[in-house]
Amino acid sequence: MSSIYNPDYQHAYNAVDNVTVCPTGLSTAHSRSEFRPWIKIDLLDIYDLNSVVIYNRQDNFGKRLHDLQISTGIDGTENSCGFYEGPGVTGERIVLYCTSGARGRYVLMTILTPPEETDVLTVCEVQVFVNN
Ligand SMILES: [Ca+2]
Repeated sequence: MSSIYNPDYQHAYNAVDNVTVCPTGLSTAHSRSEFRPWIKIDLLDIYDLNSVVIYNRQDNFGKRLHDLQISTGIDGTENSCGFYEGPGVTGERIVLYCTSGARGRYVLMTILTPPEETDVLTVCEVQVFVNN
């Protein structure tokens, strides 16, 4: 993850701890406000991605999730999965089906912040589904 807003709680692993309920922002993976914040998930092997499911935070600020580029590959950037324009809704479960050719080990999710602006990347949980 590009940064952690509250290092006591909001680590990237909150996005992959199998807990899809986040009563407060403390149980989310939560970046600081920055240019193009990102989170990268290691699948530990190479897969053909079918879809990515994102659990947005459930207390507030769901709209912060927007213009999310999802890519994959050996380093996470070679192949596109898709794009979530948003803006997200608090409590939303977002399902993104990947375009074909989304093959890789790492799944990189980046908010494409416009120049001279900043964004906060917060997710409660990210699930990656693969083919086969
Ligand atoms: Ca979680």
